[in-house]
Amino acid sequence: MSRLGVAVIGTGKMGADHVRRIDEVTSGAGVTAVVDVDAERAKQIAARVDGCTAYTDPAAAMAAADVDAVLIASPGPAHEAALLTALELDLPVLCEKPLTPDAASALRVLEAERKLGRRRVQVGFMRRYDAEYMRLKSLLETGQLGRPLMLHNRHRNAASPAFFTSSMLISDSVAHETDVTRWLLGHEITAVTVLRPRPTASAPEALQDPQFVVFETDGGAVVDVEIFVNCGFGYQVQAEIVCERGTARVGDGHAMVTNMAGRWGGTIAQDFTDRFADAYDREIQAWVDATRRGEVTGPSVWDGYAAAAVCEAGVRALEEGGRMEVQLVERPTLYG
Ligand code: NAD
Ligand code: ISE
Repeated sequence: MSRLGVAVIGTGKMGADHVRRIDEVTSGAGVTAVVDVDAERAKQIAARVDGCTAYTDPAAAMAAADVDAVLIASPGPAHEAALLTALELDLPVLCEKPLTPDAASALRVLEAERKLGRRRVQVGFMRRYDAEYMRLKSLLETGQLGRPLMLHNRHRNAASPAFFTSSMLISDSVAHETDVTRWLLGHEITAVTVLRPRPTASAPEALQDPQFVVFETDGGAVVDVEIFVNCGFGYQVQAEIVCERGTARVGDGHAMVTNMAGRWGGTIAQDFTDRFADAYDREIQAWVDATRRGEVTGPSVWDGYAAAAVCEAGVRALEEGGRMEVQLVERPTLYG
């Protein structure tokens, strides 16, 4: 395939950033269509790119002759419909996380891809493309540190959007740590417990922020996640793995340290588009390259389903208290 014509569905914060990325950074692809239920927004974004048509209906864009592949960046509840249409048309897809908001809808997508008989969908768990996380994964694979025993994660956002609910701290934010845990350790998560520290006064009323989430895995590891989405000072994502013969840690953000006027320090990213800019660039380029070779290489629908099932158990643990077990269906052979 010469140049991949991509339809970007949803042109909000992530979608608009991906349109710019594909137009200016990615090689081998161009944005030929953008879709948004907000027609004005779609028109504005389309006007920034030569040869790009604005749509309000995802199915109409996906049926267009100049569309070879789809990038879904609409809100999670809209993903299932777009994914099922793309699979019906046998189009390659990169779907922003979460694959879908719950396990039942993720299973419907999995079933549609299984029926098609080949993998077509990559899920946007972009931390797998972050240089520091990639280095951590490579180190673990050498076996030098021995078996992983514990993983500590810190996930902090400066402020949460107005629509954020307590369950979204799990389903929208901790979704990333479910994938990081499964990918780094190669284990499935079997149980989730959520502890509720006293909420920060900076959070909107009734928002349970922060939360302290504990995963148990089928490899016997214990994993904790501090999720704090109104920390005020910036965007921080850190991980420390504790193994039998040592530990390794990423995300300290010490790329540059300054010394001035009797103080030392650096800067903290303010949001994900800054902290993970390189990871998104690498993720989209890898997706385009694999798609042009007729392959799917990134996180799969199985990974998206497993994350949805863990998050669902996590939301139950938050709402009902106690330890919730994660139930997964048998892994289809399509997913190795
Ligand atoms: P956003 O609210 O800024 O944008 C969503 C856009 O989709 C809006 O313009 C809205 O009008 C449009 N939309 C709504 N329903 C639609 C539909 N059915 N069809 C087409 N367009 C529709 O949201 P966002 O922050 O850009 O998030 C979008 C997706 O990206 C979500 O799945 C979110 O979880 C994910 N996300 C991922 C990361 C990451 O780090 N990988 C970061 C932020 C958001
Ligand atoms: C957002 O949707 C993301 O995916 C970000 O990476 C995460 O840090 C944030 O908490 C989510 O809301």
